[in-house]
Amino acid sequence: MKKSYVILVTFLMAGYWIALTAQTLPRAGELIITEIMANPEAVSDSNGEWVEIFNSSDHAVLINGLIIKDEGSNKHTITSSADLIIQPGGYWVLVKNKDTTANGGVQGNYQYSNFTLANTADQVILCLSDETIIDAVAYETGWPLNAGASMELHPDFVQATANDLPGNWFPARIAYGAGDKGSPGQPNPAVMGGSQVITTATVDIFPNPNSGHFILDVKFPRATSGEIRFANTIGQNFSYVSFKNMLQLHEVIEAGFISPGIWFVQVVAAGQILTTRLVIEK
Ligand SMILES: [Ca+2]
Ligand SMILES: [Ca+2]
Ligand SMILES: [Ca+2]
Repeated sequence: MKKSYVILVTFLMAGYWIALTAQTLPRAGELIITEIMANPEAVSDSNGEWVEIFNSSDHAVLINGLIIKDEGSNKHTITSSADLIIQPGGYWVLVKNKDTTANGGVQGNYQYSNFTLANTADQVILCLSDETIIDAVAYETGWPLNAGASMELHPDFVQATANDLPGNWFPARIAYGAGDKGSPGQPNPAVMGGSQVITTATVDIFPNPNSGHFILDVKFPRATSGEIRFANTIGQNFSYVSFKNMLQLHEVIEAGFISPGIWFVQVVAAGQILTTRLVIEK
């Protein structure tokens, strides 16, 4: 009798523990705002706006009671009779309208009300009922706000403070549903900022032509990861150096290892290649 009582209590406590751990509200920085569709074009704003959030923690979080609001009068408390749980590494799309035939084809996880996204400047604030901010993004002029394209946070910067910076966001380039661009509910593609990152990088080689001793300077508009490669017209190529989250590279190169001739210095980053011609004289 006593033994079965102990087993029963153990079962009850285990059930209570599981219920508790499954119903953990997010802490600051555990949910990250990763994508914002403020200005849909294929459908109206009142149907097609949405916000993507990501659970960056290693545990499931419960979002019932979480508030989505701006610094003005927009405010919505996430409410459901069911437990709304975002799994670790999971994305949720909070939508203005959950009807995929009206919202441009977005699979929304939750439909909010009393919250709109202005097309030029606004805030997305996720907080608990006690005002603890989980994550917030305030966008304005200078952010990549394009009609018909969401703003996607670069996957290298999925972090609650990194997403405060406009340089870490890019206009989406891949269409979904009715034709607007974005990746609702999916990881943001790493190549999305490629053309911006790479075409606005500057590459200087001096002197050029040279006799094998030269300086290579590369400046990126924002922290960039990638590699420097050398290639020539007869198909020889090799990786010279790889780099991570760099704004600037300054390489003093003694190119005794490169045969004289025409070479191409390739800056490979964000899925694209920026090529600069290099001439090594005999
Ligand atoms: Ca809007
Ligand atoms: Ca933030
Ligand atoms: Ca996405």
